[in-house]
Amino acid sequence: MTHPPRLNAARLGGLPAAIERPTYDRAQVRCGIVHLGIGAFHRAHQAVYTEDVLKSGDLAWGIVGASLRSPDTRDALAPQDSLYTIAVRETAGETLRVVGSILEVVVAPEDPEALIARMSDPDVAIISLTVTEKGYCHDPATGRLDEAHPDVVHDLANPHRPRSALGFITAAIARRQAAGTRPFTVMSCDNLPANGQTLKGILSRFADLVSPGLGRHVREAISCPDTMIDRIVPATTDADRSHVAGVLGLTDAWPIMTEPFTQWVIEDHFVSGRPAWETVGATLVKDVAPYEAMKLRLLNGSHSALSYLGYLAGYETVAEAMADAAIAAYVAALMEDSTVTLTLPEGADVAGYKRSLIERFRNTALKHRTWQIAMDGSQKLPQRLLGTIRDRLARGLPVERHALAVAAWMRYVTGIDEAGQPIDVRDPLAAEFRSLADAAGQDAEKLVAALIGVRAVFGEDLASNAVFRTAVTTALASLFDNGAKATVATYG
Ligand code: CS2
Repeated sequence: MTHPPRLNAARLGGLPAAIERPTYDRAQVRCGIVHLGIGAFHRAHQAVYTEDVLKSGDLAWGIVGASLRSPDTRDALAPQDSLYTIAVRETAGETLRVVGSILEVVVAPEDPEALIARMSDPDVAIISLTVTEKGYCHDPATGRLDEAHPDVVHDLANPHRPRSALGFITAAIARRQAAGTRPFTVMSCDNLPANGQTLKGILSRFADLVSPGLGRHVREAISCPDTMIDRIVPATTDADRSHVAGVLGLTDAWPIMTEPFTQWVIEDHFVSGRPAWETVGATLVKDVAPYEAMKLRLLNGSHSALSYLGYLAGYETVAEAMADAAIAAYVAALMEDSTVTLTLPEGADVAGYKRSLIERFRNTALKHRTWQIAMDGSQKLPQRLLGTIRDRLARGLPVERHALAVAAWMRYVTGIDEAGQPIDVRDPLAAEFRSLADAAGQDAEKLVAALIGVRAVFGEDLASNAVFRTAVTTALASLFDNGAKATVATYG
């Protein structure tokens, strides 16, 4: 098969007329943001808002992206002048757009010093992050720095050759402080509860361990705004690549697939300025917490439930799982159960929000794999499901539906599916879960007792809560005996 020529700056003019593209002079754009964790999610979300700011004429906010591990994104984007396509897909059709806000991608492990130098540039006012939950080197149950984390230990011993986001940020803060450069804002765009505050706590503690003076400087000079970010971004497949090449007439080695919906709520606390994201659709507020809880508990809570139950029931994508009437009824009921625990944002139409979520999950044009969402459950469960369970328990409300989602996760991390086939469980604690599961066999009571004892996930309180334990055990026994499809039908 012959591929069309590569997408690049010189070829932008030859794109089909309908395809939106950068209209500003990219050579004039300065780097105001260094983004750590330059994956698909950033490219479908923050980079697009920032692209719109550049289009409006403020050229101070180009992005330099950094990969903390693999060179894949840099290798894909470098030959195409860091341009890439987003394909916005809905059941009714698709819109393509070429984005230019990313100026360059650097690969941190190849040259850690080069990244620290970039982050220390006086033009840089914001360090943003999408490093996924596990990238914070924290204890998900408490939100505190995990001081025994191998990356933390490594970075404290090698401050000039860090591996983790925390290590890079701290090195750049120290260097800027020493040089008298203005401080920057560190903006988490990950799905953590109170992501900014949590990051600030983790970062200050990390800096304390470098030196008490640096810890104080982080507390006093660095701002870490909370953000709520929302856009569904399934992993790109080779079929997506071929399709996009067909429409563009050019090869894009890494186009991004996403949905029409996008939302960004940001706490307006930036110590050295920010792009006018509010002029391009973002909402700047004082308090992100109500938005974030609504999104994490309704969208992500349902997503995790759908991923484990859907995978076990044999569904490859979220849309396929949602086409199963019993699963759809269960998800709707689960959302109702979560809603009572929320303090809603002022003026929020929560019923409309839930309807839109159901519609988004049903988007058949997005092939969002249940397996993809199932990843890293140990890092996701606390803020997506367990907080809701705690709140319902505190109010004396039943927790069966949420317990079923937790039980489905337990069934999933055994690593063997309902047909006896292996499951490729991706989780930093996968090996620990697997050995606990092997020891418990298909004994629901034993498996619940073992997994609930993992404090980093369940904390002390849930481990010793009899109501919770019974609800999870009942659900897990049914998953073992009757399978996911039959079980979920009794929880709707
Ligand atoms: C998903 C999220 O993979 C996952 O865990 O639940 O990435 C989800 O698609 C986004 O948070 C939507 O904004």
